[in-house]
Amino acid sequence: MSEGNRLVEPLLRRIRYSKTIKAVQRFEQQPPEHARTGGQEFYDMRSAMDISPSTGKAISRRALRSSRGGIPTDEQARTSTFVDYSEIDACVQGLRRDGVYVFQRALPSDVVTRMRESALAVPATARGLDAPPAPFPRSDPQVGRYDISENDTMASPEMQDYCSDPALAMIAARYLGQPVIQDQTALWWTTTKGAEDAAMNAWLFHQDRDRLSFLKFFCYLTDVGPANGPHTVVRGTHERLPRELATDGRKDDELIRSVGLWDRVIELTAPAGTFMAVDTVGLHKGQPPVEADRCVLQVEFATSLFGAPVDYPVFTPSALATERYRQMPQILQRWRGAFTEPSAG
Ligand SMILES: O=C(O)CCC(=O)C(=O)O
Repeated sequence: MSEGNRLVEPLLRRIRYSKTIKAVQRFEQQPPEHARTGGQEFYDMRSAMDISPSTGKAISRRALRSSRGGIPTDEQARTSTFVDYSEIDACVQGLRRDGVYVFQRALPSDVVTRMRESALAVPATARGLDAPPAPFPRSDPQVGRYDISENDTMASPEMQDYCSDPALAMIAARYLGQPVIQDQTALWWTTTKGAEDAAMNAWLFHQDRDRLSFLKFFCYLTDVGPANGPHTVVRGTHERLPRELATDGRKDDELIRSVGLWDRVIELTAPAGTFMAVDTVGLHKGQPPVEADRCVLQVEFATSLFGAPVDYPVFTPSALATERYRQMPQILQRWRGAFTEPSAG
């Protein structure tokens, strides 16, 4: 960066900070079905988030006076199938301290097996390859990452149940300090191929900036040892980042070492069914698997749908997902298409 830019850039980020607050307020005033974030607004948001890792959360708190999201009641959170209610506080504290928390209890193995079978059966898109979606070619993968669309992810009733879990929503709302909306789910395989595509496959450290204030939950659907490309985080960077790292984009291990953060790097190895909460505004990455593949299911909760484009998945809802939608329509508002009868003709 030139000397001129070095002086001007912090000022521009402040301007983009103020512009983003106004853009979020405009977004929230539009009917949800018409609300869109434009390219310039998205750029302004991401640039303002260079100020510090907490900038997005600060904008969210300032801009959102009344929220379109929700907070599950205690009673709802206690019905969680996966999370022990008594662990919620520990999770929120762990997140505040480290930016990451691994839950004590894993998902039941029969549930994980059915989820994994679904992730093998539905179409997956080979990242970087111009090929139509097809079931993940497990015995002969061609690229390093295969992504499954939300509609196909939600083909699994177990994944619907996990992604609508009220305890996960409650943790997100408590941690972010605002009502939340389930804004994204993702399901993908990483393989031993494609080490040269590290940036494209999210195998270099980065911060997520698709929304202002959000929390992700990752669940391993395969056993993940050091050779299966574990999810990896730099503890504490959800709160503070050295100035050299406070820019959008990918960062290699050398850079993390050079700023003295290597002793904070945590490789999250764990058996299938383990799930964890991660504030991915902190530095994180996957690692390229070196021995065998890895499958991850992810659900995200955000305080607003401002930011990246929003998907509205359509699927056949499970009995539990139907009940959750009835109880938490604001949190699960993106699912409305799954509960609306298609119009005749
Ligand atoms: O695969 C992983 O563990 C991390 C993926 C990631 O950070 C991303 O998709 O942005």
